[in-house]
Amino acid sequence: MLRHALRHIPRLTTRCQHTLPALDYDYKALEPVINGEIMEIHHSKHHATYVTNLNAGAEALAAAGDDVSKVISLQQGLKFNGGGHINHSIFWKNLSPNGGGLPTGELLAAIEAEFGGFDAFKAKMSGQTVGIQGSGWGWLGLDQSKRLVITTCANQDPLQATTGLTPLLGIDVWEHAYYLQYKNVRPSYVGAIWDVVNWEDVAARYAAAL
Ligand code: MN3
Repeated sequence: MLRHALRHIPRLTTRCQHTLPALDYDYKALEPVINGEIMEIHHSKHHATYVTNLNAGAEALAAAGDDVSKVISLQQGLKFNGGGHINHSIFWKNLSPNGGGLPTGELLAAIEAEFGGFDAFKAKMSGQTVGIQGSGWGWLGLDQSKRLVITTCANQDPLQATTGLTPLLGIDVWEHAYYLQYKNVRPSYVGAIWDVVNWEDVAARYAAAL
């Protein structure tokens, strides 16, 4: 009897419920650095699509069971859409209408020690980020020995999963992040974005990763 009943309990599957996080500010709040139209499309269309496709991919993975070929076929999509979700969830928090200026405290001290000054850090990260071939992200991350590292990732490759670095500050240089406003002039977008960097958020990520 018991065995019969158990057979009719639906198999528990992992319900994947990744959701689009709300922004802490209005779409127009980062103007004039990033205009409201870009922010609205970037968040409500691009990021939302990564979330939708991540959920579909994760459900397909849960359903794939021991079909290794199927599992493997899902990996690229999971990396891309999962990476897009992870990266943008960090990016929105990394920005603030009250951002800009300089970090303070331990983070500023670490930046100065590692890069020889805040301006030198900014120039180095801007340069590497502007220089990304095609679509990708510039990152300030923390390595295993707790040193700050500037690097870049292609496409939506998520920093932690693909490099082991803990992400602190990311700059999205996909054309969808700036083209409506800055057209082809990526250096102007990267140069301007420092005025809305939320150093409190970056410092909190740094403190949590130490
Ligand atoms: Mn983007």
